[in-house]
Amino acid sequence: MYNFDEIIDRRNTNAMSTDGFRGYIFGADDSMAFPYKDEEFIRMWVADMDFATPQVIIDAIKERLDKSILGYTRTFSDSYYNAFVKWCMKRYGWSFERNQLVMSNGIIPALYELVDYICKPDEKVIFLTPSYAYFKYAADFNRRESVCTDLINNNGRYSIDFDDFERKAADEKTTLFILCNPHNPTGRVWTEEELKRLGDICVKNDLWIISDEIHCDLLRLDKKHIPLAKVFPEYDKLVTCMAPSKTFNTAGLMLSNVIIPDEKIREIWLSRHYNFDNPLSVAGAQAAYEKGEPWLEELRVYLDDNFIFTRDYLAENLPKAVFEISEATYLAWVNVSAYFGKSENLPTFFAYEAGVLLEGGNMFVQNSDCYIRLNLACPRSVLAEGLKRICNAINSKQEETAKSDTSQMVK
Ligand code: LCS
Repeated sequence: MYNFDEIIDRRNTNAMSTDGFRGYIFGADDSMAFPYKDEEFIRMWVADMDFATPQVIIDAIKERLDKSILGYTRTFSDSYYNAFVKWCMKRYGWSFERNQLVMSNGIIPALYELVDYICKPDEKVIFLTPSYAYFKYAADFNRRESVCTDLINNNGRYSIDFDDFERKAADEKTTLFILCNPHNPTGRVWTEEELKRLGDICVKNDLWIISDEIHCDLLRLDKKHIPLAKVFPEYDKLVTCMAPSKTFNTAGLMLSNVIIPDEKIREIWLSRHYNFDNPLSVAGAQAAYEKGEPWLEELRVYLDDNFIFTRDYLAENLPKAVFEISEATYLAWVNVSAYFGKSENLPTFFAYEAGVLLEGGNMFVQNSDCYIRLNLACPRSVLAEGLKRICNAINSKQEETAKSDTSQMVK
């Protein structure tokens, strides 16, 4: 039994969650002031968890520390690969050869590099919107044009507009598709049929694909992850990104897996990359894949319950919000368009009026107006307080609007 109800003080650890929100959410510096002290905020924004990293990982790092020397390190032995590939085989029935695995100190840096390696300067990158904004930033940074294809939203249930995707993929200048599988922020777990249709369009149009599968272990209990590379085992223009970081709350260890079947791109990666690994991160990641499964399975139960709690709380207290439990991730994607106009800056509203830090609206590129994204990977008591504050702030705003409407009518 793990204690996911424990409240852990993250202050004074240089955590993005506690100390980085002014810059990340508001593009502001330390002078930005709120009616709340920093420690009074309920933090439901950046995608890491307020749960303790599993003890098996901490212990493995301590063991590595006890070996006294932290010199230049590379994953020479097979043990890390063996642990990770066993994890993939057991959980997704998928494996890959050892030489295809390269390490990156994050999937974001991998995206930034791969866009440069794959796309010529006049070529374009396509992705599904709403989107994790770094897909666009990776294109922007490399001065490649982004092409967005909006997901279809049917009362909170998202699906792919295959006609639009196919039309845009057919542009010969569009050469790379970045897929988020499963999808941040909508939480969709793409079905085999959807993956097949997407992949077929890419193969037909000779597109490269980066399948970002960083959220693939964080599925609701009744869902199963399908790596795109499992559906297209022969297609070499397909790079898969996975990581222990979201799964086990180790984002600060900066270790991600990038599986590159294509020899040429892999060679560019290896020749341009500073190819050393952090010994503590490798020890932690290996332990995660070897010994972290019982923790993950309990975490999933707790997260499922947090989603149910959220659904029930919103239904009761914010009946016009549209919300479907995400199939994957610990992120809830909530439509609050019944309460806000498109021009409302939602993160600002909730920071000032509710004391809740969250992401929303145009932070997800496009097709995301009037949505808020709530990180539910926190103790239930924190979640309850966050939801209460969110609902109270909206309901007070509604009352104010109703009052001013009535006074207008009286005049
Ligand atoms: N890819 C996706 C789809 C993500 O959601 C994230 C983190 C990353 C990559 C970052 O990978 P890293 O570089 O850490 O390996 N998502 C976050 C989010 O939505 N808010 O904060 C982080």
